[in-house]
Amino acid sequence: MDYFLTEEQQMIKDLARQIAEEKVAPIAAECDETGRFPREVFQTMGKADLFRVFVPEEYGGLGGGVFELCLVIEEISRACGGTVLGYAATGLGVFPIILYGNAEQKEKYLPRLADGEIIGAFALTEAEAGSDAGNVQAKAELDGDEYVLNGTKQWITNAGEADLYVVIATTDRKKGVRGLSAFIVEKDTPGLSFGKEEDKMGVRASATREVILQDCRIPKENLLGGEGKGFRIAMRTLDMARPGVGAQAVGIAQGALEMALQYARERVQFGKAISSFQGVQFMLADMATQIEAARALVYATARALDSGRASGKESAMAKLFASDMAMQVTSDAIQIMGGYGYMREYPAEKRLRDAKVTQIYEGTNQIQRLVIANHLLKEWAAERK
Ligand code: COS
Repeated sequence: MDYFLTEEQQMIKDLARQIAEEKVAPIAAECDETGRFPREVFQTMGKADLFRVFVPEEYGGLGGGVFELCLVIEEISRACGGTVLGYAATGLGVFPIILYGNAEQKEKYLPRLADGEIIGAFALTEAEAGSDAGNVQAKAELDGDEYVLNGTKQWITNAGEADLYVVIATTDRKKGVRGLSAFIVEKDTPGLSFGKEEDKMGVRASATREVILQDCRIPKENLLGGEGKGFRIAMRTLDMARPGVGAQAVGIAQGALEMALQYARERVQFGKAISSFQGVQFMLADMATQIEAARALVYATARALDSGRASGKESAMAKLFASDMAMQVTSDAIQIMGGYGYMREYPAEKRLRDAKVTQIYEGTNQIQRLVIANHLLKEWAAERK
């Protein structure tokens, strides 16, 4: 399918593919096995200007947006659905600054993020604030010129590895979600520490730990967008980032399809390559069709977001459709590969394990359905006013 990429977008995609094939694919199994965070990949991506693609030009970026971010995420995920998270979660940590940072905050952080010199993270989730993101208990109290942060964030991607954390905490518990605020916390701040490395089913090349805040003092200038804006900042950030989860799912599924195609061409049963059997051909055809449909939705959503013509509805749809698709396609790839697909020796089962989390994080797919339904009902009512 021709998605009419500009010359620059095609270059970004080609460069990401090259890094995926040369640097990511060869270490994917090792990082999956050991849980190692492949920092060297992000240094390579930084040198190749891939962290610049979604940062505005005035802050050292290339001036692209969600679409360019998705192109890179898809290509890296095709090689490893775990490694990509060091990059994708940086996007999640950077969007609040791009969207809500003031000039000083942007000037201070965005050029370094664009250079790939530092990586970011987004700390919203807590033990009692998962789907119910408004139920954040971490608190921030103003004390003179500083905010003092206390609380524990759970399952934070890039925790311990990132240099910069956007943390959501309450500044006024009585106000509920309207009392939440967003803060930039730098890694070396006293009072900031990290929990143990989580042992995950998939995306094992990514770092997932608690972010622990104990009397963590940050300058009051690190408040993003004003007190009480935290929930809105978190929701808008997720609107921008969810197509990236869709792109990750598309990349993982594409990698699985390519494995299944190769296997089907090479595997001989009943005296013929199994690719000559219609039962296998139909599965391959459905897999390819589903991937293309998801890619088209992810790309269209990303482009619409970049031009300010999409709401959270489309982002939720892209994430929902692509992640459900990836679970089906990775499962079908294993089915085509039979016993070989099921064995840990081959990277087919890793893709299914990596795909599973795309249905869970940045809002479960049940939450995406709620978001979509809320938009539908509001649009219906607005049209009839
Ligand atoms: N953009 C801007 N504002 C938004 C918004 C969005 N996408 N979504 C909600 N808001 C605003 C609402 O307009 C409302 O504002 P007012 O108080 O001024 O009316 C406020 O935020 C509260 O919205 P709502 O009542 O819909 O909040 P709920 O507590 O019911 O939560 C869901 C809504 C479930 C959608 C939200 O909690 C959610 O997305 N949960 C999943 C979180 C998630 O993805 N977690 C994964 C971890 S992050 S990696």
